[in-house]
Amino acid sequence: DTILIATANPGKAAEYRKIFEKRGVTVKTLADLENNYEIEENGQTFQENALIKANTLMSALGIPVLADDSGLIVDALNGRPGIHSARYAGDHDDEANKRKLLTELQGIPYEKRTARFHCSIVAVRPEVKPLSVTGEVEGLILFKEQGTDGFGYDPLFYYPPLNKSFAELTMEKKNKVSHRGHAVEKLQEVFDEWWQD
Ligand code: ITT
Ligand code: NA
Repeated sequence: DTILIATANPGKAAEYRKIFEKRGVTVKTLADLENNYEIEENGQTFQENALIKANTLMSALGIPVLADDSGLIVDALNGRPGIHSARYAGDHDDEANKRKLLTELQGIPYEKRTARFHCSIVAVRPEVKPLSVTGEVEGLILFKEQGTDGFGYDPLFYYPPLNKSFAELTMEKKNKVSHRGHAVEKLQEVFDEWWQD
């Protein structure tokens, strides 16, 4: 079995590989395709954007596709960067995004730096109603980066139950507690029935 994930983000791709390949499912992503797909994510919600990504690829290729739209929601910033997490500081530059987040939170004390990661997954296949699941994880935004694993905002996301940032966790540990891990758990509960419908 092979599943196409409509992502160009290598960090996401690696996490989906880890999750699916231990179940014997091969993961392909946009990097494995011959053509380049420019997808305009102009939805108002994570779920809309995931659906846009999944449908764009399904229309082009005629095969089942799964897409992930995710981001960081920071309470002290009224939910920013939210659906704009990838382009918070411009053009998908993780370093600039992290710098901007720290700047925006300057002077905000620890207890007010609450935040959550959100992940919306949408799966589509021809002529069947799309399948949607979401996952979230609560944490705090650190004052400076901690750890070198993971991707994106992970070095700034502190996860109290493990007393570590997400960039200090192995991918396996992160997948057990993360927004993406939780969304995939829910996906597994409903996927087989949807797939056979
Ligand atoms: P695709 O659309 O190609 O999948 P993308 O990186 O543009 O890749 P999104 O539009 O969903 O994906 O944006 C997600 C943003 O949130 C991006 O800045 C990521 O770095 C960040 N993000 C998502 N999941 C994350 C995680 O598990 N750890 C750290 N940052 C994460
Ligand atoms: Na994106």
